[in-house]
Amino acid sequence: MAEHITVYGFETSNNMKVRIALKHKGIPFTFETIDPSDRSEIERLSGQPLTPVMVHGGSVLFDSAAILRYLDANFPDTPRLFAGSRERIWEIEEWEGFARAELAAAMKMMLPLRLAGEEDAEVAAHAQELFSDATARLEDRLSGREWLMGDEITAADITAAPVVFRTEKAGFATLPEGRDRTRAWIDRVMAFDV
Ligand SMILES: N[C@@H](CCC(=O)N[C@@H](CS)C(=O)NCC(=O)O)C(=O)O
Repeated sequence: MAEHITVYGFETSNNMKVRIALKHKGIPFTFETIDPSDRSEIERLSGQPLTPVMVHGGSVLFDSAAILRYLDANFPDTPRLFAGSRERIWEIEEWEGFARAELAAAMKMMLPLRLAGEEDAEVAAHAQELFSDATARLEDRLSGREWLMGDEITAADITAAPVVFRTEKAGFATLPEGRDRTRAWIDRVMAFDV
């Protein structure tokens, strides 16, 4: 697979996720930052407006989860994001689902308000409550483990950590006091995105 990889996107959790996967795998790539208010290039390339979009030779992909699977399937000599028994892969997929639903719920509630330039204390309080509950599950899971699946980083961590990182960074919700394992884990995962 000698063709160069280009990823088009901007500073969001799904874009961070793809960059972390590429860095972890040691695959060279270029990140092209797009202007979020102009999706014309993204639409021309992929026929839809969301990022990340990845171009590899003649292949164009969109959707961060699809991109992670493409990288695992086409760069088999690099560290695996989905590996092991069927049960283990199903469990990784469960964490992906959790990250995209429960963990991302606060961000999904707050983002439309932010884009509209509005504030709503009730929505913000609800978002914080959901984020506190979801991250409690992470804190519990990371007891005695470096990564969500044990000893090595997988697609579970690469999907979940950027969501928590981005939710805090954007000021949508904050990790409650005492989520020390979760904080250390975010640092471990996000260290790939340098
Ligand atoms: N399922 C897609 C979701 C992509 C998505 O929602 N991308 C966001 C950035 S993370 C986007 O482009 N949003 C459009 C917007 O903000 O207008 C993925 O995982 O890549």
